[in-house]
Amino acid sequence: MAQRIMHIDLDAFFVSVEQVLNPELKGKPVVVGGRPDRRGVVASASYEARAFGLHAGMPLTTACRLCPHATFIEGSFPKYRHASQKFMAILADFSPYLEPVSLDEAYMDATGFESIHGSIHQMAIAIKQHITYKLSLYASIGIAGSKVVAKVASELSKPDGLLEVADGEERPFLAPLPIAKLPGIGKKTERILNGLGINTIGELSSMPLHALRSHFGAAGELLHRYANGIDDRQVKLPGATKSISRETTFSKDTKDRSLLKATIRYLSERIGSELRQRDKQAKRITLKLRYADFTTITRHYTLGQGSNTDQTIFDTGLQLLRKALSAKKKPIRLIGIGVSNLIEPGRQLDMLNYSAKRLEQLNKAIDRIRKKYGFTAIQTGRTLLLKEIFPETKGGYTLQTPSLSR
Ligand code: DCP
Ligand code: CA
Repeated sequence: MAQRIMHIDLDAFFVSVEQVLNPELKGKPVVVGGRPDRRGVVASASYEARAFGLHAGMPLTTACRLCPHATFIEGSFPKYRHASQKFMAILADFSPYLEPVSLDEAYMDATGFESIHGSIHQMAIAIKQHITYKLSLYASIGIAGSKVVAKVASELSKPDGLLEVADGEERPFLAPLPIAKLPGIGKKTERILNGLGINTIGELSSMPLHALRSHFGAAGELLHRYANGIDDRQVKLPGATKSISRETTFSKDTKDRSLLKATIRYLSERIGSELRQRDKQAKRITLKLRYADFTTITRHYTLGQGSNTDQTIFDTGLQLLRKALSAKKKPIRLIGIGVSNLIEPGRQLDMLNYSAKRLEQLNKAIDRIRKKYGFTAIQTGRTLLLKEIFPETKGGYTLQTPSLSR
């Protein structure tokens, strides 16, 4: 089956996020980058501002001269990061074969997904609709047999576009386009090629390889391949997680067993939920304790089989705690639970075991409710104790130290 790659890119990303947060800016020339009287360049310009010739990288003073009535916004990164996370989460709902490239851009390997959506084209329409419905943002999508062609296609379709290049049509699609549209060709390369009389990607594609090599070295080969629509780069998933851990420091050093147990329960539930979200099981559970005098110990236990249930993580953590407490009686300052030796939840013998299956189903049901109503919407008897200790937010308890994940 021919490979089908999607390149998904949000339109005028920084500006669009600002427009969602302040709808008065919609349909107007808007620039994110800073105040027009300051030094600096345009980071993102609305399509209304682009009509005046504004573009990313242009000095703000020039932008202001060309379009004095534009709204200039300094911008704030956390807002964009937040929007980006939601964008990637929507994409991940469609396919796990996802490679985020920047905040607003990702490749997706959609090979074989036509059976679910009717066609890859239909799948792209559904992705665009979800993004607009859930985030009020617009995405442009290119679909092709390789990354490079998919990227050119999404760029060409902007704004709010969708362009599919049929299998085998890559070369004729690229041929008439100016060379600047090809990823990897910057201003300098463009100038050199123009100087050689090469203006379109088609002309570039028929340039002899040795000539390209002599001008651009190893990069010349890449240009040759890209210009011919050849790109064997696969969609690369971000680095696999090796371990997950959660820890917290108590506001007052403690020896209170119920508090320690309740905290382990909470940390175990957070880890279990993340494991299930990542579709992983853990074989090793680690307990970390830091005593009032700052000495720190870790104790681990290796399970016979992988697990991702809260109960298993908790039970194991608790056993490790009991052992540690019987050896040392000092008050505890910090407690943490970690899991490692992560494995894919293959078909296991244990799944034939009725109670293990029930437990896993229960955990999944809890995850669904928590996703909808927040982590503290469901409490096990033990973690209720934490209600009196930690402030609650929609995301869960606010622990004294952030729950770090590695
Ligand atoms: N960005 C930046 N500086 C640059 C280029 C981009 O800060 N030199 C930021 C602002 C953009 C975001 O990254 O909003 C995404 O970059 P894009 O190149 O995808 O540009 P836009 O999303 O703004 O516009 P387009 O609709 O062309 O994708
Ligand atoms: Ca973009």
